[in-house]
Amino acid sequence: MPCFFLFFFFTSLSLLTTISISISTDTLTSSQILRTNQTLESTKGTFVLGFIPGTNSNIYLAIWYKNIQDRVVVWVANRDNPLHNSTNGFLKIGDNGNIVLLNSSDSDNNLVWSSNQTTAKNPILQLLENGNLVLRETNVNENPTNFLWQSFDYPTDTLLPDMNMGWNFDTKMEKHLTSWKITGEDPSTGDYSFKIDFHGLPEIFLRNGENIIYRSGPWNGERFSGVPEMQPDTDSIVFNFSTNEHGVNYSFSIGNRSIFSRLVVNSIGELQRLTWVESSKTWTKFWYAPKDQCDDYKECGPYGVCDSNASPVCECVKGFSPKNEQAWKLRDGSEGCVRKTNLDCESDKFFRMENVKLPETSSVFVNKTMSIVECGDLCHRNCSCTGYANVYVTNGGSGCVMWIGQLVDIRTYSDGGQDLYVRLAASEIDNSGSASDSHKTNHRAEIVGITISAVVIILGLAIILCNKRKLLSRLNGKTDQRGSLQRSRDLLMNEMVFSSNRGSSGERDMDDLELPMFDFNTITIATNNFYEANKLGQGGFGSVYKGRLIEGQVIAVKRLSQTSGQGVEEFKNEVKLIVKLQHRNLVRLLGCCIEKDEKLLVYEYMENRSLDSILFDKTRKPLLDWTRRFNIICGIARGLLYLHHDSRLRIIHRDLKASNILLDSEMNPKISDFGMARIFGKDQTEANTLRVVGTYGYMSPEYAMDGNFSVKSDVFSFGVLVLEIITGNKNRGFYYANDDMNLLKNAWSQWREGNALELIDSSISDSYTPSEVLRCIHVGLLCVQERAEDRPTMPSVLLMLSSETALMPEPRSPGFSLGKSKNPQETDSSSSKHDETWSVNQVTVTLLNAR
Ligand SMILES: *[C@@H]1O[C@H](CO)[C@@H](O)[C@H](O)[C@H]1NC(C)=O
Ligand SMILES: *[C@@H]1O[C@H](CO)[C@@H](O)[C@H](O)[C@H]1NC(C)=O
Ligand SMILES: *[C@@H]1O[C@H](CO)[C@@H](O)[C@H](O)[C@H]1NC(C)=O
Ligand SMILES: *[C@@H]1O[C@H](CO)[C@@H](O)[C@H](O)[C@H]1NC(C)=O
Ligand SMILES: *[C@@H]1O[C@H](CO)[C@@H](O)[C@H](O)[C@H]1NC(C)=O
Ligand SMILES: *[C@@H]1O[C@H](CO)[C@@H](O)[C@H](O)[C@H]1NC(C)=O
Ligand SMILES: *[C@@H]1O[C@H](CO)[C@@H](O)[C@H](O)[C@H]1NC(C)=O
Ligand SMILES: *[C@@H]1O[C@H](CO)[C@@H](O)[C@H](O)[C@H]1NC(C)=O
Ligand SMILES: *[C@@H]1O[C@H](CO)[C@@H](O)[C@H](O)[C@H]1NC(C)=O
Ligand SMILES: *[C@@H]1O[C@H](CO)[C@@H](O)[C@H](O)[C@H]1NC(C)=O
Ligand SMILES: CC(=O)N[C@H]1CO[C@H](CO)[C@@H](O)[C@@H]1O
Repeated sequence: MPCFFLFFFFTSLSLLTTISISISTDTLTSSQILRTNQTLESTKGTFVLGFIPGTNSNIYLAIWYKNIQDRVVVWVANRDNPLHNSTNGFLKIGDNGNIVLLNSSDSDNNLVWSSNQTTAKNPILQLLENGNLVLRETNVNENPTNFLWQSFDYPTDTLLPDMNMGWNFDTKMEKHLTSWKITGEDPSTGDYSFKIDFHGLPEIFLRNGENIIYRSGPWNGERFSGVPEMQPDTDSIVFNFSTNEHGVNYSFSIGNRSIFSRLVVNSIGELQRLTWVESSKTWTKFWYAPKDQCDDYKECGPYGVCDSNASPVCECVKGFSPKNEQAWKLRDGSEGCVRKTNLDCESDKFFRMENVKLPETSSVFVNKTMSIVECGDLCHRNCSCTGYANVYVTNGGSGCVMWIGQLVDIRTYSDGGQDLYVRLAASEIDNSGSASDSHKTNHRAEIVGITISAVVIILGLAIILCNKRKLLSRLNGKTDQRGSLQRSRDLLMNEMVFSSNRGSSGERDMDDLELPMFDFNTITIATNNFYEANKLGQGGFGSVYKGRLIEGQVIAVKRLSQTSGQGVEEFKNEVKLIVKLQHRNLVRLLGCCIEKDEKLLVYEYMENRSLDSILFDKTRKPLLDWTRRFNIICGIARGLLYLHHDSRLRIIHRDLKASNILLDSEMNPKISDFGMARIFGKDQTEANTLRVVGTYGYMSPEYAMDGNFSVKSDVFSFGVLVLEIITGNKNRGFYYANDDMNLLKNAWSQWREGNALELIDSSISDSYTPSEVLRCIHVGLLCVQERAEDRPTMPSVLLMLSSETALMPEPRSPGFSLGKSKNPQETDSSSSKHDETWSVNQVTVTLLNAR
């Protein structure tokens, strides 16, 4: 991997040096060609068109900002058809007026990419100041807007000011953003897209492949219903979302041309609005999504309301109760809520919810001129109408949107959001004492609306007076406000790690230990000033960036969110403890950096990233043959054994999951992210917490329900992981009705029917040893048993994995599968049968434990 990296580095370097020759004009005529070592520049030098290197020595035709040192590419022409030979490729206007990119001599056989438009008489290619590459007739006079072709019609991952995305119903053209495969490295088409859906009341969806992961909410005249922090700004960013019979358009523009702002969907599925801050020479992230758990699509199911300030985040709409109590308690809200009282239609009333992100609007009834009162009447008369709201919030509200059927993906905001009226049986409203019939409510809404608009106008005036210089800081302030939620959560998490009980034995020799400290400048240089494209991921704790020390070592830097609420000394002490953990199956902490408000942890970089990025990726999972998977299982087991038993401290990881298993260049697994780990005193075996942190699908029942954790809760997570590695399927949650979705249930039933081998991932070819696979499944099932005391400890897990002759108890039913059993008899008989087995095998386990 380092070799590859160096290679990439040098190719970029060499290209950068040769590229210095520029045609030094913004246009290319039909008699000129643009070679790979040449560029076009827009007149005032804002953007450059030229060739960039990608991975595997691919070359792409691209547009980037000229004066921003770390090249930020905003458009790529041939993202899926790269040039391979840098020296011979060139761009020109072809004979029929198309723009053509050829990889060597001028011949149709060598066409790599071309534009796609009708013929032109005397075309000229021009790079405009706004980053738009256009093909137009030469003779068109000043300010031509009638382009034959323009790059703005073929967006890649970036939306620039003046660019628009959406649908044109007349031409049937559609424009959307699609992520790069690896932002900053590989521009080929990635997994994430950001695309407008024009059905019902249009919204924009962020998708991973076909799966929706986030939606913007409908446009309410000022902003998206799900982006309360988005504010119309008189002198800076103007957002424009227009819908009419000709199509749906989204764009933004910026009054001041010297402010660079862009909307990007990056390769890890984050939508970001970035703005260049000249004074600090950095891109500032003003806004991003998904931002919290509540931004995850359908987090709380139908009629569930997600409130990121609450714990658990899911609540039911008033008058509804959880469909699946048990799952709800386990913080899995995905099944949503059901009515407590059935509707009657005639006598039903409406309950007003405030500050919400409107439910999904793809199949709603819309009338943009109706008032809210008419809307309420119409909804009331139509028994299948479940709720209504204003389309627009401007001018006190107008327009009518009516939901027929379930309300899904609702969330609330402490501020922002809009009103939603939900149909309830009259008794549900009367009972509460806050009775209000729909019309009274409507009046109140109007009054509130008027008051709000007055406030908005006054605020607007104030804002205008406060002028543009404050724009950046104000926008920053907004992110801060929004970020405060996230931060308070981070705070909680940080407290968890850092308030751990220290083993007294560990404390004594701590001071002898050298704690490698990094200088903040070194880290800033190494990570290119925490450049967005170098971001490897983001967690509750902060963000992780890839970096490269001057000496060449590649590192991963975890930047803890700034208000960790923890003193420097405590932080150092914690780091000293973690630095001591050295094992080949744990990611190594190289050191840390404490400066000003910054707390950074520096880790070794893992070339092959995280296990989940390969294991759950259809195209990449075949890379994991059985030998590799078995090696990964054993490696994780060894790492966990070290944490639990062999290090001088007893450490419970608490958040073991596929995304926390990193893979080095040889695909050896390393456990990472001790962010939530608790360090136990020598004799302590179990603890309890009121704050359950962790990841659904990996949490043991006793931890999820009562907050009890011990080494056995890690063993449970390990078991889930083993079953995931074997099946290549993610454990989605506990209570999916569909067996295929509930990995543990499915594994358990296949095991009991003697079909355990059917579980194996179909992308593992036949080259596996059935007995080895069965042993792993067996171990996995033992680890996920419902009762913590039944689960093996890590020493016995390792023994069972490594020895073909180890005696293994018959597993009992896994945690969470019993509750769903439809047939109690079946459960009874099976458990008594297993009791028998158990009494025999108890001895085995005890022996194994004795090591
Ligand atoms: C790339 O171009 C060079 C110089 O013309 C040529 O010698 C070489 O064969 C080309 N490589 C490929 C793979 O086409
Ligand atoms: C640019 O590339 C062309 C074709 O390979 C070559 O003839 C020319 O010398 C190069 N110019 C520079 C400055 O490298
Ligand atoms: C140029 O590209 C075409 C189309 O992709 C391909 O068939 C041809 O082999 C390439 N030629 C060279 C010299 O790379
Ligand atoms: C050109 O148009 C054809 C048909 O409309 C389409 O299939 C093709 O993808 C287009 N190519 C480009 C580069 O846009
Ligand atoms: C928004 O876009 C539409 C269509 O492009 C245009 O007619 C309208 O004037 C724009 N509104 C603003 C405020 O820019
Ligand atoms: C979308 O916006 C573009 C540019 O402002 C405009 O040319 C186009 O007509 C608009 N389309 C619709 C359907 O409003
Ligand atoms: C535009 O922004 C730049 C940089 O923020 C600033 O220096 C300049 O004065 C602004 N121009 C106008 C017209 O507001
Ligand atoms: C919308 O509502 C108004 C007022 O009730 C009505 O006049 C108009 O016909 C409705 N439009 C549509 C398209 O239903
Ligand atoms: C209720 O409204 C929906 C959507 O407009 C319509 O399809 C349905 O026919 C209406 N039902 C009644 C009973 O009016
Ligand atoms: C959690 O621990 C408490 C006290 O140790 C115990 O009473 C309770 O039964 C435990 N819960 C589970 C699910 O094991
Ligand atoms: C599956 C995968 O991506 N494997 C890569 C792991 O890292 C090494 C070294 O960088 C690569 O050669 C493998 O292709």
